[in-house]
Amino acid sequence: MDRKMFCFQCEQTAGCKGCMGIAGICGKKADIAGLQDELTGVLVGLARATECNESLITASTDDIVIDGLFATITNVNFDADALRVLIERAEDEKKKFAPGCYACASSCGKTRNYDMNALWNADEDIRSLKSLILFGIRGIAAYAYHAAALGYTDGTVTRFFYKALYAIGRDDWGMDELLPIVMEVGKVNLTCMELLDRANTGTYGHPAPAEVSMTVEKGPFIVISGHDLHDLKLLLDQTAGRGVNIYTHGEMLPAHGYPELRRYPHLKGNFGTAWQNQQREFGSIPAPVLFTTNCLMPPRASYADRVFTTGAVAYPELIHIGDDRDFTPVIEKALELGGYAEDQHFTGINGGDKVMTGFGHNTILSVADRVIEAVKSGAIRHFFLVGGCDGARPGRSYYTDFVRQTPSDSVILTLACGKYRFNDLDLGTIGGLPRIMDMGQCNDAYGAIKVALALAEAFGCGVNELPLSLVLSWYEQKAVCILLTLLYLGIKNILLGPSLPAFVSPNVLNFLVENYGIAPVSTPEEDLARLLNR
Ligand code: FSO
Ligand code: SF4
Repeated sequence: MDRKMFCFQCEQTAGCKGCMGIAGICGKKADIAGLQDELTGVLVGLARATECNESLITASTDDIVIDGLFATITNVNFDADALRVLIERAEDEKKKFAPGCYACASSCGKTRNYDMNALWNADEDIRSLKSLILFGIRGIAAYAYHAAALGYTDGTVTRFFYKALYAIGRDDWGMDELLPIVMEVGKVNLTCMELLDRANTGTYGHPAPAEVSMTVEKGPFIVISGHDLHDLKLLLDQTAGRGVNIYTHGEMLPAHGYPELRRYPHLKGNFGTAWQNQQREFGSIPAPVLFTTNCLMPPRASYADRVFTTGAVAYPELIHIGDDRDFTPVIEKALELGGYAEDQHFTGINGGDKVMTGFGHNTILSVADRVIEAVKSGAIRHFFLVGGCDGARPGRSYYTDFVRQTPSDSVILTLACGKYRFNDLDLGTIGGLPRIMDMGQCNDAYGAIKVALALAEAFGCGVNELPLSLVLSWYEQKAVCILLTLLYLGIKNILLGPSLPAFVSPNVLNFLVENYGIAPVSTPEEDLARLLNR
C-alpha cells in the first residue's frame, strides 16, 4: 500500500478507516507515526530476544517495555527525540539478551525487530486480532506505569507484555493462536487495574464523595491534567505555601475524592471539561498547564509557552519536566502569569457550576445494604454504567441525551472523561444517594466491576441478570483493554459508541456480536426503551 503513515488505533481515525496521509487527526505527523512503529517493532524484537533468556529480565527491562508502549498511546508522545531515546533504550536492552545476534554474520532472524508494515498489511482478521492485542497492552502499560510510580508492580502483568509482543511478531499465527491471547489481555488488565486500585487507595486512601467547584479563585494557579496521581501529589507538595493554587483538569478530577490529596487546602477545584475542548479552554487562562499523561492535543501558539509535560508525555518545544519531577519551571510560570485578578466562575457543558466525584467502590459498597433494599422495594429500577472516553465527534451528544432521559428511578454510575458530557447535571437523588455517581478515572472500571460482582452475589444471580446496562464510549487504547476485561468476565450486551473501532474486522465483530451481544449505540430513545424492557 502506498501511504505515508498508517494508524487506526483510536476512535477519531480518518474516515473511520485509518490515518494514512501526512498526519493523523490527532496531529501526529507521519514521521512520528513511523518512529512509533519502529519503537513497537524494537519492543517485539526485545520480546523475541527474551524468549530463551527470561531469567535475565529485570525491572529495568520491564520499565523500557512499559515506557515504550505508553509512549505510543494516542495523544501522549509527539516528540521525535523522545521516541528515539526510547528506541535506543530498547535496542541497548536487547543487546543484553542476545549479544551474539549483533555480531552474527548469518542471522537466523529469531531476535529481529518487527516491521510493523507486516501487521498493517496482514489479512484483515489477523490484523484485527493483533491490533486488539497491541492496543490492549498499550492501555495496560499506562496503568502499570501509574502503579509502578507508587511502588506497586506485578510480575504476571509485566511478563504478559513479552508474551503479547512476541505474538504480534508471529506472522505464521492464526485465529486459534491469537484469540486466546486477545482474551488474556482482558484478564491481565483486570489484574493490572486491581493493582492500580491498590496502589491508589493504599497510598491516598479510599475516595469519598467530594463536591468540586469550577470557580477559579484569584491569584496564581496551575492546571494539572492526565491520570497520574503521584505527579499531582508531588506538585501539591512543591506548591505548598507558595501562594499557587492547583486545579485539576480532565481525568485528574477524581483526585479530589482521595483523603491524602484533598487535605491540601490549595487543591481548589476543577478547571475545564474533557480533553477535546482544551485548545479553546486553555487559550486565555493566565496560568500554566501540566500534562502528566494523555490526552494532549497539539498546543496552539496562543498558549504553547504555558504548557509543560512530564512522564510519558512529550511534544516538541514544550518544556518537559524530567524524572526528578522538579516542577520549579511550572511554579515560576504560575507566579509570573499571576492568575486572575478576581474569582472566575466557570461552568460545565450543561451550565452546572460544580461537579461531584469520589464514589469509589468502597463508598458504594459501604451503602450496599441500602442499595439492595432500594432495588428490592422497586425504588431503584435500573443501573446504567455510562462510562468511557469523551471525544470530538458530534455524535457524542448521545451520552448527554441518554443520561438526561434516564428515568428518575435509575442510577447512573460513571467513570473516565466521558462523564463531562453530563456530570454537571443535577438529576436529584435516590435514597439519599445522587443519581449520578462518578466512580473515578477510566482505570476505576475495576471499581465498577467490583460493585457489579457484589450486587450479583447479593441477588444470587450473574452480572448479566442484574438490572444493569453498560453504555460505553471509547476513544483510545485504555478503552480497548477495559472492553476486553469486560468480555473476559463474560459481561454481555454492552452498547458501544460513538462508532465501532476501525480495527475490528467484520469477522471479529461477528464473533463479538454472537458471543457477547456487543452492539453499537443507536438513539438514546431506542436504546433506553430496549434496555429498560429487556
Ligand atoms: Fe479520557 Fe484521554 Fe482516561 Fe483516555 S482523557 S480519553 S480512555 O486518555 O484514559 O478517559
Ligand atoms: Fe489517527 Fe488516532 Fe492514530 Fe492519531 S492516534 S494517527 S487520530 S488513528
